Amino acid sequence: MTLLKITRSAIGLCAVLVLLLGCGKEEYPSVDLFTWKAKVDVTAKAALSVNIESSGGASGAEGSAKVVDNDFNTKFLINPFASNFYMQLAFASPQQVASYTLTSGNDAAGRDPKDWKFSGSLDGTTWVDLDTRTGETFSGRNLTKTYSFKNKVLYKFYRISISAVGSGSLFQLSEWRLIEVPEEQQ
Ligand SMILES: [Ca+2]
Repeated sequence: MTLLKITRSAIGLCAVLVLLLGCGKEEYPSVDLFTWKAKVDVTAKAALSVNIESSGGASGAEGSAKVVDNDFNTKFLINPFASNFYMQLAFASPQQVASYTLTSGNDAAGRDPKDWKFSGSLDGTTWVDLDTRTGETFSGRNLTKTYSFKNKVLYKFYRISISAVGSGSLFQLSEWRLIEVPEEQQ
């Protein structure tokens, strides 16, 4: 058999294989087998601001930075609390959020948030209320409670406006986290 015949045979064999096996044709599954969608804590992507700061400043021992440091053993405390108090998280790019968590402080249940609303904004000026709670209580110290709602909109700003605490004139909170939730899990 000459080299030419061998080459022709090889080409012919490959042509048959292409027809039989779809050799060289790329095919993709019709379902997203490799897509993994889950709830994600996006707090670290945002910048915190508050309208009432701890007496020691944002980076102080009980400053506002402690409410988003992902450490349940540190807390943000203000004295005195006022009913117009809010905490805000601003994202560099619009971000979907459909759940948030609040973790109570290590002591003094009276300082826990009781009444609040959670809002989103595209521009930091016009706000849309996404979740409202009244009469909430935390049955333990350093206890995390999760609050969820439906939201498909990507807002740039999220704000929690806390209008009442359990009792007394102080407010404290160990942690406030924002969670991105895939639509099918809302
Ligand atoms: Ca903390």
